[in-house]
Amino acid sequence: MTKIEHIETTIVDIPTIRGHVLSMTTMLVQSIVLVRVRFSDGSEGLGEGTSIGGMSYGAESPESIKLAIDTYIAPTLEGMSGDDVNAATNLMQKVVRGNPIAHCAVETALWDGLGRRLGVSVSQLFGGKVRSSMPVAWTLASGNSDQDIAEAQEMLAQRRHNIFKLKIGKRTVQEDIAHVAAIKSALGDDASIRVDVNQAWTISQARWGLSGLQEIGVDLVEQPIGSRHLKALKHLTDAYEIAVMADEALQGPDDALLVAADRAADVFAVKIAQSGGLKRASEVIAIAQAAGIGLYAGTMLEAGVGTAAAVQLFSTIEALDWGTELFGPLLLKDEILATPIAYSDFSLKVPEGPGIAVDLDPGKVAHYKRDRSDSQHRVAAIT
Ligand code: MUC
Ligand code: MG
Repeated sequence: MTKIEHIETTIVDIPTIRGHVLSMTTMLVQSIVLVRVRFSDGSEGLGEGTSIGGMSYGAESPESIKLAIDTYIAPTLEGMSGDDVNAATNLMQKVVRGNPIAHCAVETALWDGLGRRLGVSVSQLFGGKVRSSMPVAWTLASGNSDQDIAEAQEMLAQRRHNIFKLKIGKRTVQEDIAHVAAIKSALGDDASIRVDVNQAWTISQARWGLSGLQEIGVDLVEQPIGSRHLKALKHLTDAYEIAVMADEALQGPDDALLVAADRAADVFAVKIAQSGGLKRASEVIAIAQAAGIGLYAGTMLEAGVGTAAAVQLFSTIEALDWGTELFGPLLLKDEILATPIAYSDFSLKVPEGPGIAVDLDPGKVAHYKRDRSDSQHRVAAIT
């Protein structure tokens, strides 16, 4: 039996290429938790647990992800079979409730290790890929309309992205609509424009917001109101033609079932981290498909390892109607993969190879690793 011998976590802080302005925070750095699982036969598996803006996006932070793994998950799983991923993840659910990002990071490393040992990709472990590339959106979130337009035009010229997600919800609804309208009219029909409000609007603001966005010709609005307000989300989905996408409302299959049963959204942003791992994400996808809800591969702005893991899963999904936003590595000033994921022709190429099919650059990881003596690491919130 190949045993799980050791689970190690490392926090890595990588600056972003520009301030990423969201309704709840401005990101200047992305902090990721890398997981390396060592198995008794000498093989290894990689995983990543990443959230956004410390604790401002959700309940987990890099520090809490590391703590959940180091203190509770690692001691429980070490000594178990590395080949029985389901047994390990079921036990993980029992010893650590919630904390889906920590679960995802460890589960990814187990799938990666299993794939590497068997000489097959994680997509093969999930039944095999049906695509070798997928469309990839870019998020415009500089906080300035002119800069966003210049950025989008550059991306179009490079043929890197033609789907743009605008982060709104920080300013007034009227200011946001004017900002979106300026970008939409500058880009015309060359691009799909979508917005993400990250829960910032009240239901009455959302009514004004959705009617304004619809008039401009925006294709989709993501999580306009609080994640728990499913009745109100359903009202918005039913009342407007613009597609409504659930994101923060989906913390795994149980939530997916609630949203789907009421058809409270038109589209699911499926995130492996928020779902609690690749297996749970595949269950969220199955629920969406059974309910006739559209699919979009979401991101927690993971770096290369987390992005590669999501790419493996989504490469197995036929009906990816709304594409993906698996661009996380491109938002970072530096690449920590030995061979970066390739982006061209408005899409990303699915890396080929065993496991998640990517490897880390150890020098880069050492460079960005959070200093152990810096236990007072503080994240200044810019709101
Ligand atoms: C989110 O809420 O979807 C995804 C892209 C991006 O820029 O932020 C994330 C989070
Ligand atoms: Mg979102």
